[in-house]
Amino acid sequence: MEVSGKGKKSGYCAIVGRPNVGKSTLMNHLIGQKIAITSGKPQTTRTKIRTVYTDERGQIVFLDTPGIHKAKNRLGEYMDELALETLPDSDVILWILDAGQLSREEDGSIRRQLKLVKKPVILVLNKVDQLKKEDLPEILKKAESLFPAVDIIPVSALRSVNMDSVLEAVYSCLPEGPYFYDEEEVTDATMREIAGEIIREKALRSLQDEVPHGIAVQIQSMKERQRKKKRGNKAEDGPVLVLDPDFDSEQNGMIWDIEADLITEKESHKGIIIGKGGSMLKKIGMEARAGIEEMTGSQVNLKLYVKVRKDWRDNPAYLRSLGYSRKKI
Ligand SMILES: Nc1nc2c(ncn2[C@@H]2O[C@H](COP(=O)(O)OP(=O)(O)OP(=O)(O)O)[C@@H](O)[C@H]2O)c(=O)[nH]1
Ligand SMILES: [Mg+2]
Repeated sequence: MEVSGKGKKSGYCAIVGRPNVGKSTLMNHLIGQKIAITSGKPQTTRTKIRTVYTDERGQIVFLDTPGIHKAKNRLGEYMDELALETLPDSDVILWILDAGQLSREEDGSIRRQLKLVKKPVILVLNKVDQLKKEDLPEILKKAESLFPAVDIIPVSALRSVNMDSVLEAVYSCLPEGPYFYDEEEVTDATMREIAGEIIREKALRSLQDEVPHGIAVQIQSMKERQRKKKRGNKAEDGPVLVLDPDFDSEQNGMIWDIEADLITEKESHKGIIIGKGGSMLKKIGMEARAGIEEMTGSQVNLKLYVKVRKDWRDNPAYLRSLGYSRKKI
């Protein structure tokens, strides 16, 4: 691990903005790896997600945060608090805006918060792929009047357009200093946490209306074991045959057995999540399994159970047990 960081820059960079503007997509594309889940539904990110980017210039610790919104329940309040508390600890702040939806009124509360913390702010105007080219100068002018930022960068996070300009701008605001994390490190999130998030992402993307907002995932168990291989032919030098005909030699020969609860806040949502003949739960399970297999490089056995925790988003004990609280149980 680099400890001196001599001649290198390092620091913390918070990524904030309204829900659904593309914060998590941007962070994933900046670091070149999918860590944070994303979806077209607002309030996808519920916790602070820390990732680390290291190159020849230095090290940036990114903090992806929940979208700042008018909270309607305790979960929402917790999410807003988390997003705002990252600001004072950051060396530089990326304020992400949907370039096609700039609004002085809607963005007013974030603007006030950013003014209070007095940190350098870079405005990132995302989703420019959805704009007409000729509209960009007007939008840049509007953004300029929104906030005295050190830089304004139009990007398309989804298409990885202008990611280098964002990294360059972030580095220009960081001090020289020692690295905070090992150079190979990408995130401090555990596999268990990421697996739970992958399941939630697949549920969010498959379900409609108000059902996805009331979903939480709790991993009950996650254990790794060696996959059994059949011993070779009786002849000592025979090939080793694999017990399972579907064995994928690309995988690492390990199996993760995972049991997880999909938690919903209403009895009436349970049937929707399970679907006709179990079809919805099967779809979510298959997609989540593929996602977790990609992350772990191992085969995954995933068992999902649907449980009702009535109005959990307003229940402090449930929130604590799901990790949406500072107080550990
Ligand atoms: N067209 C387009 N869509 C984008 C772009 N960046 C993100 N999106 C889409 O916008 C939606 C929201 O993206 P997220 O990254 O989940 O947004 P977020 O700001 O993290 O949202 P919350 O976590 O809910 O606050 C997803 O459907 C993304 O695919 C972009 O550059 N162009
Ligand atoms: Mg997000």
